Amino acid sequence: MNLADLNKIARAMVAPGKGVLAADESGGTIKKRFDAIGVESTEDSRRDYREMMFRSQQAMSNYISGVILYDETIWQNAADGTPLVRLIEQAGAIPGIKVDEGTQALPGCPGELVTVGLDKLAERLAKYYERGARFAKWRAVIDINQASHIPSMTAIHVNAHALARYAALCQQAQIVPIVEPEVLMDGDHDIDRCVEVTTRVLNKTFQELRIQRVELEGMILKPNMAISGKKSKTQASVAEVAEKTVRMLKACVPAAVPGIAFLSGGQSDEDATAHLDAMNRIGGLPWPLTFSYGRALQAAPQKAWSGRSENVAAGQQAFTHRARMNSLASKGEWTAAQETQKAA
Ligand code: 5MM
Repeated sequence: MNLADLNKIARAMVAPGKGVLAADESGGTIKKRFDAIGVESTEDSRRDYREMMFRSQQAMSNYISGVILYDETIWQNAADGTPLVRLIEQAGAIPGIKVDEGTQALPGCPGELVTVGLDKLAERLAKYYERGARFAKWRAVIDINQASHIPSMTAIHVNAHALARYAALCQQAQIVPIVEPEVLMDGDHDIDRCVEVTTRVLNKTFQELRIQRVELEGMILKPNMAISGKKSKTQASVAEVAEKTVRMLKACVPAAVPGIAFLSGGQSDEDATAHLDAMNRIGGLPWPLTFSYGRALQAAPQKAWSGRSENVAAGQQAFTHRARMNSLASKGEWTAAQETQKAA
């Protein structure tokens, strides 16, 4: 492993004003997104949609540092025959790849999941590297359900162990691992319960990363923010989310980590931007804080595009706008008023 090179890629992924586009929806998830806009999910429609984003020159060159791809996408070519990975590289961004293979029920822990995909991962990583991937992503999913006493320590432990196994294999393959332990915001818990669970998850994850000799300088952390559950009666303010998230991360994430790129987790587009902005306004942090959003970057362009070739420009404009808003937020320079200004 060449740690200096891994660190260089990791720092480029969180370069000032830039963040990562999570376009790694699996077949089932992209179908759900397309169903919502009345588009049939086919190999071609998925390609057309993603090609539209990757050809958004403004967004890709100025605000997007890297793109997380799904296995199908990394092998796909644009309509003119150019590999989609080349489009990303030509725009100056870094191609990445989701390498987990989804979740399975965790035996002995009703209602809990473990992320799978370690089998033959070393071989798959070698092929992805050859194709151009320089970073990867693995997402662990931790639910909070107060009535069922979820999450269990077992779920936290096995998921952290798998994340660390994955990260070690990535570094060995000269690929930067994005380590994504996601605590879901689906429940009725308040923000303090989210902080409590996320703290346990992050502490366990870093413990496993150390045990498995993962070099922290050669990875990126992709966490959830400290946030109220969607069904909670009390919704924390933007200032509270920012303050509690920063405090939690400072307590759990070593300064050696080159950067933190948040998931959006089902927040509205503008909430995800406002929260990131408020955190960056606090300042004085040991790592850059940026975005690695899926839904909060793509909901608007998906709607604007709606599967019609005549809407490609509108889709690109919507994507560029969200990417620019989040770029501003990653520098603590976003204001709500900018939401209504045209993309520069
Ligand atoms: C883009 O969605 C990713 C893939 O999800 P599935 O494997 O469930 O299809 C997802 O991992 C995503 O990268 C992260 O959750 C961040 O996306 P959000 O929408 O939470 O910002």
